[in-house]
Amino acid sequence: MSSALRICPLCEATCGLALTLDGTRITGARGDREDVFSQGFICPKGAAFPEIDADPDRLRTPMVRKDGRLQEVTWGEAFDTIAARIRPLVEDCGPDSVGIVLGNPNVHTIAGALYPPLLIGALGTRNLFTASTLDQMPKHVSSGLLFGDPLAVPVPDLDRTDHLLILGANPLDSNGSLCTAPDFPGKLKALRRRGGTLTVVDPRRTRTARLADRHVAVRPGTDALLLAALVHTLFDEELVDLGPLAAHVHGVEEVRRAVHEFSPEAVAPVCDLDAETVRAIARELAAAPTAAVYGRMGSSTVAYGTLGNWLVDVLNVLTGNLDRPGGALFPLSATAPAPRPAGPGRGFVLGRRHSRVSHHPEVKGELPLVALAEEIETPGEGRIRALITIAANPVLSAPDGDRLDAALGSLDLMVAVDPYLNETTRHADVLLPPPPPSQSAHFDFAFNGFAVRDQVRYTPAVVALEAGRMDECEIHARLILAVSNGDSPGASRPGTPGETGAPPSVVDDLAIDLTLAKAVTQQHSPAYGADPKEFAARLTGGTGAERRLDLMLRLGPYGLTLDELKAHPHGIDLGPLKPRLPELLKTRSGRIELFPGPLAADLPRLRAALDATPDPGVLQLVGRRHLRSNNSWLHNTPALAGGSNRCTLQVHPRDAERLRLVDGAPARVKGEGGELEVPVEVTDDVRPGVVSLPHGWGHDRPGTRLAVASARPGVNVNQLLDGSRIDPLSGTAVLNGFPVEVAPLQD
Ligand SMILES: Nc1nc2c(c(=O)[nH]1)N[C@H]1C(S)=C(S)[C@@H](COP(=O)(O)OP(=O)(O)OC[C@H]3O[C@@H](n4cnc5c(=O)[nH]c(N)nc54)[C@H](O)[C@@H]3O)O[C@H]1N2
Ligand SMILES: Nc1nc2c(c(=O)[nH]1)N[C@H]1C(S)=C(S)[C@@H](COP(=O)(O)OP(=O)(O)OC[C@H]3O[C@@H](n4cnc5c(=O)[nH]c(N)nc54)[C@H](O)[C@@H]3O)O[C@H]1N2
Ligand code: SF4
Ligand SMILES: [Mo]
Repeated sequence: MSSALRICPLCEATCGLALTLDGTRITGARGDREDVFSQGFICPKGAAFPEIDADPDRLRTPMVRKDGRLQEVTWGEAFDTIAARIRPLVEDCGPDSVGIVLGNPNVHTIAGALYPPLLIGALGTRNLFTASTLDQMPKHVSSGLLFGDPLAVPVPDLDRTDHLLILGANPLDSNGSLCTAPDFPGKLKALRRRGGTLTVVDPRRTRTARLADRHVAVRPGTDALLLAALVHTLFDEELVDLGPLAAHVHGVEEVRRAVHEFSPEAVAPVCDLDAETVRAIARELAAAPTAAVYGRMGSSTVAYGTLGNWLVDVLNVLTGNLDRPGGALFPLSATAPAPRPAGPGRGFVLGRRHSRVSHHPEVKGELPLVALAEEIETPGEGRIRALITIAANPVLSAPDGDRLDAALGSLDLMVAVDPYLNETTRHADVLLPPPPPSQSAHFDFAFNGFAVRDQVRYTPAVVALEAGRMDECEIHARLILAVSNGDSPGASRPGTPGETGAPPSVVDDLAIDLTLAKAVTQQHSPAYGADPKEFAARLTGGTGAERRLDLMLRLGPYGLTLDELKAHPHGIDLGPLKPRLPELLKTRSGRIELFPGPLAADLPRLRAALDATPDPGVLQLVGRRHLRSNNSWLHNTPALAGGSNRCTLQVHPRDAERLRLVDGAPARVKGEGGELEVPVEVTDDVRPGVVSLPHGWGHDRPGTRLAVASARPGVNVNQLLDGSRIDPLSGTAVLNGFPVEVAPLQD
């Protein structure tokens, strides 16, 4: 028996796990008590790490479709196949004929952080789609416009705040998102213990809502109205107080005028709240010594997602809570570029181009995932003929999976980097499976930038790569070489990993050269004026990815090195979040633009919603997450399946009675994109007029290899959507708060 440390990749909390091993087999996982950040916290998913890691359905060998059937091949043959089929396509039909889909686990792997930008660059395609447009893109747009940097996301200072207002997030089950905090539940309890207050806005009485001082069961999809009314009230009752922030903010008066019509009395009937509650929330927010407003999925994947995300930070600004301890602060990660001096930046621009078929504006170089199917189906120049999916299962996670499923089947070529043969990857012509997490190193490039405390940790692979396996970083690097117009990486030599064609390290060397070439010219960079070759020669690390990590650490704000991280296996604490204004701002004015043009232009849509009180007879569907689930890919783990982790339609008793729905009996749910049959669960955890169905289910398509999941398939909630409902500014799908009809199945 031995032991090893491994950061958990299963959610954004990034807990440190202490694993026990018997040879190369992981036999147990508990929380690492010495971890500088998570201090021993673990949840049931982390505890199931050994089983998740050893899932017998994980693919071990690359596969290529031959004679219509996926067959096991060597790595060399897999990459050769890609090279042989993608390059002629790009030559004939142009780079946009290859689409790329990046799914959620890319933010949980080193490979997903380091290589996709290079792949996109190598292909030159503009057809990029990611899970962000099913998730947090409204936040990026709002942050881009407010602060000039789409990745500058203010994070609630959970450990120090006196008052927390949460909208549309359920961290007791999700463990938090865009707010990386191991033991989020413990932090909320500690907030209450130190006399702080918690308000939760959610149409469901979630486990988080149960912990709150005040639970506000808002009507789905109306948070932006509620938030506008909170802003209105701050002005109306003269509660606005920016404090020292005032020097850095443009547009306060414009915001005052813009929210004039959104009085609590005007929004109350639409949000289905009383006006006094709205005023009380605003007063509490203003009166708290420090406070933070935090919104997630339920205020993001909705019709007014970007407006809502903007108003969250407008509240943080107007109460003087942005960028101050106890409020909402900007983390400073160890791999972020060293901050530049304050001053005007380049700003953030949306819609530099538009999608081919429906003319959706580009955001952050991406197109909405809801547009993927039509971009494959619709003939003409720029049509997607080949698709590369990396850690993505859009057939289940995006609206109208049936349509996308058919579209994927019509591609000339599909390549998937994925450990499972699932609803999406079953269409792959080449399937490249990464090793299980125990055989991969881990570093949180993304989540350290959203963490409630600055800290940095690195865990090398726990066990050596199994024979025949390829590290995911090498898979990505070889994929880049395969699609590039250089030497074929497979070079027709039958492959042993690491021995075929051009070495994957050329990809990392190129990335290092490009980064250093820029850094040595930037006065604020630690590499300023250095000789790039000498600087590169100093980098340590056994792999290209490690050397790139070392480079980023050295160019980062703390001047750390990979060796230092390795010498601190439980991590290095970098302290509580600190104010970062004005250096952080990259707007053209160098200030916070509180009333940016694109948001002003979207506001009439919200104004129109004031006059359209929803019909209370129409049921609205919202999602839910279960603590022992993770999007679409953890239903294959027996330890996490069963119990309350079920795919049921939650219905309020009043609606159940009205519609003659019986607990446990099947119902037919009908939406704009299709219909489903699903068991009813009668519970007053949902408010009247609202039904809830979790996502990531529907494991009943043929040709998958998910023994456990397909035995309890559930239904795909996203089949109820046709993809036409989006937040127009961000292109994000409306996944919460859409109309459905529900009837007992017998009818
Ligand atoms: N109705 C509804 N739909 C939703 C949501 C919702 O709340 N409601 N949530 C949305 C959100 S927030 C998100 S982020 C998306 C997620 O959407 P996706 O990213 O498409 O879905 P995931 O289920 O996370 O699937 C990820 C894929 O990654 C693979 N994978 C797992 N580990 C690894 C790895 O280490 N390497 C590689 N290469 N692949 C790996 C899995 O096998 C799976 O195929 O779903 C969205 N869809
Ligand atoms: N256990 C588990 N953990 C996860 C995941 C998982 O699938 N399972 N997925 C991970 C991912 S990819 C993400 S992005 C995060 C998401 O993390 P969260 O955003 O915390 O998770 P959700 O459960 O989607 O929470 C959204 C809440 O919004 C509520 N809601 C729905 N509509 C509305 C509305 O109109 N207004 C308001 N105010 N509330 C509304 C829902 O009832 C739900 O409680 O979780 C991550 N962690
Ligand atoms: S909370 Fe998230 S990171 Fe922590 S053990 Fe659970 S799944 Fe892993
Ligand atoms: Mo997500």
